[in-house]
Amino acid sequence: MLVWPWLLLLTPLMLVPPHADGGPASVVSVEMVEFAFHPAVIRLSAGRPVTLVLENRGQLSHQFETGYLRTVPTVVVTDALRVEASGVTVVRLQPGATAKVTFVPAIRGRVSFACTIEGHREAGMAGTLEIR
Ligand SMILES: [Cu+2]
Repeated sequence: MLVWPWLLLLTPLMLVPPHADGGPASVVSVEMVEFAFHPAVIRLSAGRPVTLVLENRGQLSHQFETGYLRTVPTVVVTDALRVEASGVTVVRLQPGATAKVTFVPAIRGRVSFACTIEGHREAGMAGTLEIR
């Protein structure tokens, strides 16, 4: 699958994985189709490690983008790659691909996420992270 070599260039590598602090990560499966995320509302607990398992079950490429991860150390694992970095805001998946995105939510609130491939958000492919 397509991975993002520029992630490696733009983001400093972190030596400590995010799950080192708070025990094993809880797992939330997120399905991507044309043109929606299921679930569209993802509820997370601040301070509790979480792994979002993103699966593209559609016929088109899709991506998960949120500014929430901009400052959060994040581990992204795909079939081809493992990246530990801060500043990962976009994970793009080819049809059939899966990626695991692990981080510790730090800031409470409601933050949007979306597939930012042209036209997809407008077609309804968006959702909300609720961090309590
Ligand atoms: Cu999409």
